[in-house]
Amino acid sequence: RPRVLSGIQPTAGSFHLGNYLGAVRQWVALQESHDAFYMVVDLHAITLPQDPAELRANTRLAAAQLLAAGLDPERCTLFVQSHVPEHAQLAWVMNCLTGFGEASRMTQFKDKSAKQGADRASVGLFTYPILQVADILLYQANEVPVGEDQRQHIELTRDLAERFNGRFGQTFTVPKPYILRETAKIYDLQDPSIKMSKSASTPKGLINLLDDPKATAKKVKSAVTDTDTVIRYDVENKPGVSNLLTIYSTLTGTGIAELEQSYDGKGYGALKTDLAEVMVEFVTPFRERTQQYLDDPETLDSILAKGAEKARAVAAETLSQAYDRVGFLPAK
Ligand code: AQP
Repeated sequence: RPRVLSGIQPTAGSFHLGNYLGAVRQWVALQESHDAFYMVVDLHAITLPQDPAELRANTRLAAAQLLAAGLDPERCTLFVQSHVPEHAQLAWVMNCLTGFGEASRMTQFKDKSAKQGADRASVGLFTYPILQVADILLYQANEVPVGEDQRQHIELTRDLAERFNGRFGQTFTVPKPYILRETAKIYDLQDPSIKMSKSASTPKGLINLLDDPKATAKKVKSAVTDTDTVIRYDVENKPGVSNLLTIYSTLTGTGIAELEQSYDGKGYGALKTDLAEVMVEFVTPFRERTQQYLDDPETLDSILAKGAEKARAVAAETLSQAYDRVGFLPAK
């Protein structure tokens, strides 16, 4: 079976709809066909200032949400990044292989450091993509299911894998991004020109899956559309409506063309009311399942412990090969 690997940050508490539709939903599907490794990337989470107690709680919360979304520990390996020390170890090697200018071109770093201010942004934030390279290469992943915003980081991963292989001999699988066109980028409900994101979206534009379903319904009903009345998928001219159609279609499995047809002649109000209902039906059981996992932290921790053990077995083998190739003397 081909292998996939991906990760999600435990920073925000609740996952948002973009995280779910852009990434996590694909993770659930891929565990059926792939040897799947998924992790809560707590090392990445400290690239911005964090509260220790909150990080710990949010790490469990992220794992609980992944299970609630449908990850099955019998079908995939679910673990916490810091439980597998090989990530940080391989990241150092990758840091030494990356050009300073090359790392400076990462747009996510540029955006986030601009927000932080140059003196406040950490070196960790700068090397974030290189840690991500190590995450992926350690598992010899063939594919990496992510949203569009991660494409550049996967490109960097490919470049560094090829560079390492070229310089030291074939060691790493060169991975491909796995990005579904339809859900690659879910947009902010209030400003459909920007992606839905925990840092850039306003509360009204961001759907957090763990929020009160009533509040979520309200956000859907007040989503920004346009002054036209036709319900048609047209990203250029009707970005707000198109985003709602994407969300609706993905959550219900109804094709976009079919939705356009069934809403022919109906107004935006009807579409929003129905989508609000679809959303409530989705988030209500999701919240309940997440809570059930949180109520049983022992089971949750034991799932994560088993996951870390399985992950370490793979990661340790790759790391030891990479260490050998770069010329480190084996420890006796
Ligand atoms: N709007 C989105 N549409 C599609 N996919 C998205 N992803 C994030 N936003 C969208 C995908 O979610 C996965 C996890 O991303 P992350 O760990 O970077 O999560 P995050 O930091 O909470 O996501 P944000 O909101 O994007 O954070 P900020 O605001 O900090 O930039 C990834 O696969 C990502 O592509």
